[in-house]
Amino acid sequence: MSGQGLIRLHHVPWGRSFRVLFLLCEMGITPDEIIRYSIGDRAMREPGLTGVSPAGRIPALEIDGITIFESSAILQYLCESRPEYGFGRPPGHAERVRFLELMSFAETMASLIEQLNMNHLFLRPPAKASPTVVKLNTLRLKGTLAALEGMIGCDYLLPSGFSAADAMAGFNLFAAPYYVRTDGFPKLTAYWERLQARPGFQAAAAIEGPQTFYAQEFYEVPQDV
Ligand SMILES: N[C@@H](CCC(=O)N[C@@H](CS)C(=O)NCC(=O)O)C(=O)O
Repeated sequence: MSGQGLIRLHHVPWGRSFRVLFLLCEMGITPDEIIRYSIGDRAMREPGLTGVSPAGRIPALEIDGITIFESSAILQYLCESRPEYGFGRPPGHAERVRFLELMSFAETMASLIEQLNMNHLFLRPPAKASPTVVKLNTLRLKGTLAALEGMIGCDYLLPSGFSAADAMAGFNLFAAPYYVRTDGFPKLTAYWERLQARPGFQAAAAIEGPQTFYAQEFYEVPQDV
């Protein structure tokens, strides 16, 4: 396998970069260095990050003498450069198309979570969250969870077993229950428990420590819409 040189992850704890940490841990790889940021940090707009991720977003990964940004691209690179773990589904594989769909669909979900984070957590007076937008995005997020629920036929998202698509989903399933009650999604709930029980998830979660991003257990949709 490849994997020469220093591995440095640009990271926000329990942000999308958790996906990278999770897959690396599944491969038994611990980054040599994790540079931690907080959302809103000036450091996210400075060259230490923008030099490796031009829009100043995490994750970015320095590995094998190259740098990569975008979580899905990073995960696909890790799968391709380290095929011995079997976490990708290469061209010609029977699950290839569903794998590609799931890798992108995770970002459809995450963009809704990001909008809800913005409205519930980050807007400060005089800026005001829009109850209508919160309601719509919550419903849309619920719709994506229902879609995922319908796709789970086996232990993981793909019938042949754990893949990078599950690492993509891991961040979403950590964050989505702060906005959508998941008791109506029994398969998803059991799947999330299976993901959390994996040694790679537990190793990544131990590196993360307790989440401090969400101050409440659940964020209700405002009732005045
Ligand atoms: N599609 C990108 C999204 C990256 C992204 O937006 N990350 C968020 C954290 S989860 C971020 O860096 N936000 C900082 C900002 O918006 O300033 C990916 O999957 O890597």
